[in-house]
Amino acid sequence: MNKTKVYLIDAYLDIDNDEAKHELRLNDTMSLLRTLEYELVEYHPFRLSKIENATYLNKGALDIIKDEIDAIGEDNLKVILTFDASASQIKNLSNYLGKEVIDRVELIVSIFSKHAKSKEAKIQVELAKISYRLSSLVQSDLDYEQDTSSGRGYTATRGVGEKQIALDRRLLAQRRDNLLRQLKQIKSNREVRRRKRIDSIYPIVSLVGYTNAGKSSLMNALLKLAKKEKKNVTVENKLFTTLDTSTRLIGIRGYPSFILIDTVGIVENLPIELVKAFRSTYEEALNSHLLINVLDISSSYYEEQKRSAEEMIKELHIEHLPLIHCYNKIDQFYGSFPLDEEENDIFISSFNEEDIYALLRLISENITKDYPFVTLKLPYNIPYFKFERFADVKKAIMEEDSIYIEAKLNPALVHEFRPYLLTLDGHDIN
Ligand SMILES: Nc1nc2c(ncn2[C@@H]2O[C@H](COP(=O)(O)OP(=O)(O)OP(=O)(O)O)[C@@H](O)[C@H]2O)c(=O)[nH]1
Ligand SMILES: [Mg+2]
Repeated sequence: MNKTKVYLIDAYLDIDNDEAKHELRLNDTMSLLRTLEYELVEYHPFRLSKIENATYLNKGALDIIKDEIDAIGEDNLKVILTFDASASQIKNLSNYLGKEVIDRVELIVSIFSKHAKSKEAKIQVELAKISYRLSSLVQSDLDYEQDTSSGRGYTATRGVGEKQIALDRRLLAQRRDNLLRQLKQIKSNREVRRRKRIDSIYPIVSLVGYTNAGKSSLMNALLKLAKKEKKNVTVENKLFTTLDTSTRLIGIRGYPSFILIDTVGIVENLPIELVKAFRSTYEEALNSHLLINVLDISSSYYEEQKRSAEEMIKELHIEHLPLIHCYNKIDQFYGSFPLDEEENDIFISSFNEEDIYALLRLISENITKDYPFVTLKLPYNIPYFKFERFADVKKAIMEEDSIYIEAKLNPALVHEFRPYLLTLDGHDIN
């Protein structure tokens, strides 16, 4: 298969002075290209002192690029930008260089389109594209006005151009409203399912974080311990593999059961139109009792990635929820130990069963933190697993006619086990 060949322009502002962020973005763009299986032919970084209104880069830089592109001599070469340029800048760049120019947002949207499987994901991707096109139409409208008000572009075609933009905008807005209606329908169906789950009293735990950090791998590792491998989700070394949230009940002997949600990953500075389009995907996670921010510690940029994930958590207004920082891929970490470890930090490899048990322990402690502490004698005719599923058992001793248990118990179950309780939060019962 002939791979699409690309030329990469990496431009960054002198005054930005955030080297780590710039590198992360470059690294992300490279991963986006890999995910799309594009072949990088040449890469050129430019440090800019200012942004040119019309073309982002100045003429000197453009001429260098043009020469390099000519030297490559590839008809179907695409030019990729690591930075976010406006629609008119992209158009002008494309005209000047005589090549198709693609920015980061468009790369991300292409991957979304490729990976979207469910009806909901497909609608969300289309919505993202339309919202993005609409915002760039507004921009080109503004550019148009600027052009004409300066007296330059005032010709007989003005009316036609304006009409076309207005028509485009109306058609796009209609399509967007239609998609939003469809999404609402899907959402209300999901709401019914969600209600059922909430009524089912299991705590809800969500895996969030940077794309490719290993969220889906962790979900599969927990499913393996729960002996439910048939319910595995897709894992790939690509960006945005997961575009639909998956929800699974995780029940593992010796630990309280919980509902686990795998979510769509993020990248640094994901454009707001894309975040909004995928907002409903995160809605499930909004009702969580616990968040797990999965981080790829083998990446040189994990600190920036952590910050990006935290920004997203804030944007979704869920920063008040208990949070575990799960530093994954420790098997690929070559930095120095010991690492600074804070409460609720855990360093693991998804491939190591012992580590998954350690994570499971931390999850259990978090979800049962506010549960009442009980002691009880559970008769042998009451199945122990029924109790265990809703509790974090600290001690269990087999006695002649019952099991003596010390545990943290889901408050919703206290009533059911009341006949067997000895103490509840230190107070004698019966
Ligand atoms: N070395 C190593 N690789 C891992 C580990 N966990 C996951 N991976 C790899 O990381 C890649 C991404 O894993 P996924 O589970 O798909 O990541 P994700 O966070 O779900 O990614 P998206 O769905 O794209 O947001 C895969 O190639 C995994 O095999 C780990 O602990 N160590
Ligand atoms: Mg995934």
